[in-house]
Amino acid sequence: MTDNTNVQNYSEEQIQVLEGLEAVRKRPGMYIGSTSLRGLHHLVYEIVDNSIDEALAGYCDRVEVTINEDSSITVIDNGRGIPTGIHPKLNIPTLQVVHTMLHAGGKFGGEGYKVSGGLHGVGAAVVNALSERMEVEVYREGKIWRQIYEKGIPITEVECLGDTEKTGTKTTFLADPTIFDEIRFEFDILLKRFRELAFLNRKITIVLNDNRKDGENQENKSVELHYDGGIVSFVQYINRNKETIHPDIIFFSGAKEDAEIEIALQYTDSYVENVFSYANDIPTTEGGTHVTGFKTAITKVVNDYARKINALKENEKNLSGEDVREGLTAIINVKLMNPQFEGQTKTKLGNADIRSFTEGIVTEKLTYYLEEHPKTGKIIVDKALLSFRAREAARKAREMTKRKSALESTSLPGKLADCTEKDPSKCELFIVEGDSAGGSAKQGRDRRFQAILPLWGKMLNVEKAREDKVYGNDKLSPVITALGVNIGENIDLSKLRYHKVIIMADADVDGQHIRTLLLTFFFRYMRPLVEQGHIYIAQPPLYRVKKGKEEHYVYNDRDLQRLLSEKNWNREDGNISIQRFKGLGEMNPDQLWETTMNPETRTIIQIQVDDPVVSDEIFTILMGEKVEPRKEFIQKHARLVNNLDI
Ligand code: 28F
Repeated sequence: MTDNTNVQNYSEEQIQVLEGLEAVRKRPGMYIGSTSLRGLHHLVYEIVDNSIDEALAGYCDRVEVTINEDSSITVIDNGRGIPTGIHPKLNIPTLQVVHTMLHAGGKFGGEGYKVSGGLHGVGAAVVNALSERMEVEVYREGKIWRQIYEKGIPITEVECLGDTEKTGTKTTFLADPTIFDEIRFEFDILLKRFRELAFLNRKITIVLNDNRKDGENQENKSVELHYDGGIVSFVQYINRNKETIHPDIIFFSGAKEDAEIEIALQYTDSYVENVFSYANDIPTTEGGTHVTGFKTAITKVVNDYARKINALKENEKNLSGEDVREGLTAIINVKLMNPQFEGQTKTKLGNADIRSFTEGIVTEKLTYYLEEHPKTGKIIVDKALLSFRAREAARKAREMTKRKSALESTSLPGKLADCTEKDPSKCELFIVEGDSAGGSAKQGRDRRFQAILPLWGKMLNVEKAREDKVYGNDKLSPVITALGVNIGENIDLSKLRYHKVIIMADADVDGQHIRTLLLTFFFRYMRPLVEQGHIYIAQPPLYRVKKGKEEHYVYNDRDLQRLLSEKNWNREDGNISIQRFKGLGEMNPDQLWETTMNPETRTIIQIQVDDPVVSDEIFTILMGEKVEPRKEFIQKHARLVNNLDI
């Protein structure tokens, strides 16, 4: 080569490449969010995203993902294959450019692009930089090409390996164990995301294989995901364990120059609303302009229709948005150029034009749909009217409670044994079922910072009841007053009286039941409390094992077996005593303090709401009336249920 400028450019590029790689390896979190299990899985999504992009461009309809035996991942698509020729500006093969150049910045903060979706074409290079080894094969123009990298640095040229008739790209990478907390992928985490992608992109087939053989896994697993119905199938999937109130899933779509949208919806007999939204395949958990446009339109259209069919009289007030969305399951799927992601977790769509775009389409098409399907129209209006009346009743109940508490000298529930500390961040509230357990807890606690609220009366299944019933329920209303934050739309976290709210129930079936009911209540009516990590579950021991002076508390049967075999102790041995606690009330206050309440020695489980679709599913199944799915779920997810301890 005689061209000096080119030689010089090349070395400058080389330096930039190395600096880029170093930046990614130094601050992986900036690029993939974290180096935890979540970040690890993000690597797969980045590679699969490139295949999906190729599919959205119309050149690919199949993506196959395999978890290999060594925990590496292989992704294959049948697209055009990444171009392998020399890049005209950079003078190296485009394939190498794609896998080594980090021109754009990180996406999770820092400089550069602050967007949630897509790494602006540097996804493959970021994954490469964070991989011990990566191998990319391209099938294109009759040839097989390959390049291999280590920690992002090419260790081979782009080589031609022979001939082929197919086209596409195959990427295999082994995540760098010096960067990630662990490099073991979870089949179910990947499956969940790929199912979502398959629903959102109906033309694509995604296959997930697991070729690992270890532990519980002794056979290869393979799942093929393809949904001709797209988001209609998604709604059907979410509602599969719910009672729907009209047969057809309503679907509409629309497009303009730089955006397209599709919406699917169906009502169920439930009292909760499940509107899940996406922008460019990214879940917009904080909502945004597409969601606002949708909500405005559906509220207006249902009100207009209700008046038109005379279900709402002239002198009556409009149905509220909440009324119209009660029991609604909906998916909003928007694809647009230059998405702006805002909000605390960058999951709120900000593009202003999308609001009127969505509102216009929903207004036009839903109006038309209701005209064409008067039966369904009537069902939806009736459902909203029921909600409307219940909300009126709730408002009155709320006013009653306010008035009542204004009259009483103290508004705190009589059963509450409060703590002396007044700083909420230091305070804990134990919610305990029944009198005897409440008694032990009151005696065993550290009264300086631990408060006890024993629960009484009949519990309400909140999944099956509306807000007015919740206020009026003799079991839940003390919880509401003790916490001080109110519920539903009126929630105010700044009034929270205890930063740790710990549900303490027996380890038996009844305890499990009360735990599930309370969790459902928190999840549905005090969601921010769960989201902010204020809700915990206490773990009381199931057994006390004693031999001589040696004493152990054991929390489940598995650990009991373990302890006995570790110590070489025999159950039949009369020296040994195994006490099984049937309930919290059986423990004396000292035991309860030591095993379950003392912050130094106890284990408490923090409840998290990671994924709204999954959480909804868990609560629907666990609380719903359909028995079969509940059994199935518990069998399949025994571990998860254990972890959640519901
Ligand atoms: C297993 C992961 O990464 N698939 C991909 C393509 C196809 C093209 C492309 C990708 C060209 C200049 C960047 C082909 N032919 N699967 C994948 N398939 N990237 S990634 O182009 C990349 C751009 O800079 C492709 C014509 N145009 C594009």
